[in-house]
Amino acid sequence: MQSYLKSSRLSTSLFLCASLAVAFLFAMPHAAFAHALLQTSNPAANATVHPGVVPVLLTYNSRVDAAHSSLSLVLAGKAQPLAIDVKAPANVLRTQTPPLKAGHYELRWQVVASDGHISRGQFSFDVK
Ligand SMILES: [Cu+2]
Repeated sequence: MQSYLKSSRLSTSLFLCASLAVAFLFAMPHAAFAHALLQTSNPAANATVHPGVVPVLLTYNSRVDAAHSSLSLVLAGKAQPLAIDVKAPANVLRTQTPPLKAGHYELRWQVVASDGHISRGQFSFDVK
């Protein structure tokens, strides 16, 4: 009886383990194809641009919900939100910065993909 209970518990946990492994396998392609991943950006990561208004264009591998996404510009630890142009193509976040002076800036983005999942990232660029 005792050993029967033990082995039944063991097979339950083996079953759970196998289910998790299967769920993980299915999650992999989802993560690769459904979450919005940044493909290219202007300015490019680690680029140097001239002072002034900087056009910002972030291109993703899938549609993003611009109305529920956010962009902010960080200078010396101080973040400033940037208004996103909701009329940009479906896989693009588009905005422009206010006039920028020389400095080291960071652009932080958070996007909602068409499946409702959120992804976020950041990159830096220099103005000089
Ligand atoms: Cu997703």
